[in-house]
This record gives sequence, structure tokens and C-alpha cells, in this order.
Amino acid sequence: MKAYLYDNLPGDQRLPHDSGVALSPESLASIGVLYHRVPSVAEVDELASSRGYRNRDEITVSPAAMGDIYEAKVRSFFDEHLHEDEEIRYVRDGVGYFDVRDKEDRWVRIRLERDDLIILPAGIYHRFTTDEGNYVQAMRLFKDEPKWTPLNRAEELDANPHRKEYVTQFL
Ligand code: KMT
Ligand code: NI
Repeated sequence: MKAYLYDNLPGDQRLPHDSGVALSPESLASIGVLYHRVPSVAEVDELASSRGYRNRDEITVSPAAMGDIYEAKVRSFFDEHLHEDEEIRYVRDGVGYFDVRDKEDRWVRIRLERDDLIILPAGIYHRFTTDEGNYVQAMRLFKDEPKWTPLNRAEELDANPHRKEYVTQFL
């Protein structure tokens, strides 16, 4: 895992966009984003059951796995959004970038590779992309029914109870 401020320069979303300003796991925790390196699925099982998670799936994001829709999928994951549930993402292979908004509404880029696990709180604005390798395999874990619905950033969402809770707790 490596976290840093996103450079906001033009160029493909899959480039590193590393501004050179590194961020610590503690600063991620201050916005509710928890990082763990988890070398075995057995330890993920423990973490998941201790936090009340009951569902999971595995997704491979790559041209080989997705075919013609790959480019469109990668673009849609990169639309800024939030979810109404906390969720865990656990990278099994390849590389993925999660970008999350910090307290100043800047993008923080979090580079995840094999055995990196991240817990995103409900209500945090974020987006996702593969890197130039165009390949990531990840486990997605949910507390209840898989609720994938991304809610795209919008002013109306300021009134969303999950967003309000996040803002109260972390921003
Ligand atoms: C999310 O929440 O944005 C995603 O799950 C993106 C794809 S999972 C590697
Ligand atoms: Ni999401």
C-alpha cells in the first residue's frame, strides 16, 4: 500500500498521478479509511466476521475478463461516488487505485496490491481505477445484501443520512 496526494494533472487515470506528497496510514484513519495487510484469506474471514460481514464476491477487472466493456467499466468506476454501507476491498492480484476525498476535499490516491485490504466507511466519496497493468483481482465484502449502487457526487447527497453521518464523524 502506498498513499499520496493525487497530482490532478491531465493524463490517463491509470497513470500513478503521484504528487510526491506521501500520506501515512494514520492520516487515512483520520478520514475513516482503515488499511490492513492481510496475507491469508483465513485472516480476512476473522476480520469480516468480527465486523459483521456476511457476503462477499470476487471480481476481476481486466480486458481478458471483461472483454469489450472493460474500458467503459474502468471509466465508470472512476466516477466520484459513495455507498450507503461500509465496505471492504481485498486485493488478491494485480494493482488497483482507490482515490478518496480528504478533509480539504483533495484526492488521496491509495495504491493497493496483493494482500492489501482496505475498509471504506459508508458515505465517503471515492473512485477506483486499475493501473497501467490493466489487471486487478479483488474480493468485495459486504455486511448484508450486496448493495453495489454507487451514488454519484451531487449536492442532493448532502442530505443523505449516510453522508451526513460520515461528515459528522470524520470531516
Ligand atoms: C467501488 O466501490 O468503487 C468498487 O468496488 C470498484 C471496483 S472493486 C475493485
Ligand atoms: Ni465504490
